[in-house]
Amino acid sequence: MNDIRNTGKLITLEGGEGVGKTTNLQYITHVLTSRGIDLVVTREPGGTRLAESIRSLLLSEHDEKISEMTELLLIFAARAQHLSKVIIPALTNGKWVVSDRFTDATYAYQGGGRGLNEQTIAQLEQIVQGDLRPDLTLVLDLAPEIGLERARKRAALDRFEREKLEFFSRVREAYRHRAALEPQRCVLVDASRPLDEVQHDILEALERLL
Ligand code: Z5A
Repeated sequence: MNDIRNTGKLITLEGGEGVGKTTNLQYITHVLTSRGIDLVVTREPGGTRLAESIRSLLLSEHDEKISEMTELLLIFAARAQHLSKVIIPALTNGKWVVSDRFTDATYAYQGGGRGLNEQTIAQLEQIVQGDLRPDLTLVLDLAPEIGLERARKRAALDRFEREKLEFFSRVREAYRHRAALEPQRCVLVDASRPLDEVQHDILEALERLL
């Protein structure tokens, strides 16, 4: 998969609940398209019909509890489909891809949140993605108390959003840990500030990549 890294670029947007990913995705799309970049905007879990079906399975409540390992494998199954049908074809054709969440979310939610072994996640990452990693990851960082408050105002809660505050505190710490581990790829953005300040940092990171 190394050859595709010389063509399009992969940007991922990450963070806990209600950090403003959807809001800022629109801003990123606007900045990149105004620079003439041919762009595919997508999301995880999801991005293809089949992967969206897996997303519905993951986000809804079931009589039978989904085990942590089942959740992890479903997420990587959706990712494998998304990579083969959307991300890799786009990058190969020189398009840029902006994804609302990608594998850092797996380290944060299934690793940090659910407590699954990081090494297991790393192994699946290598099997499913080979050497493909994002060129830039924007990690929107916000206290979960504030993010949950924003998210709760908005819509009915899904299976993840019903988790307790401690779960989201672990998710946040795992994201911060990922950002500290890979400072060349990840930019940690303080999402507690007004939107124009958040977007100022996002623009700086995009301009470095451009
Ligand atoms: N998941 C997983 O477990 N493992 C994985 O590997 C992957 C995913 C890929 C679905 O993700 C779930 O999948 C997710 C983890 C799991 N957990 N959940 N739930 P999702 O991305 O679709 O779901 P989400 O995190 O709940 O995203 P969201 O609902 O789209 O929220 P958001 O995009 O971050 O927030 P927003 O809608 O842009 O903003 C929320 C509100 O805040 C809104 O009213 C904005 O106007 C407002 N806002 C935004 N920015 C600001 C600032 N700066 N100030 C004030 N107000 C603001």
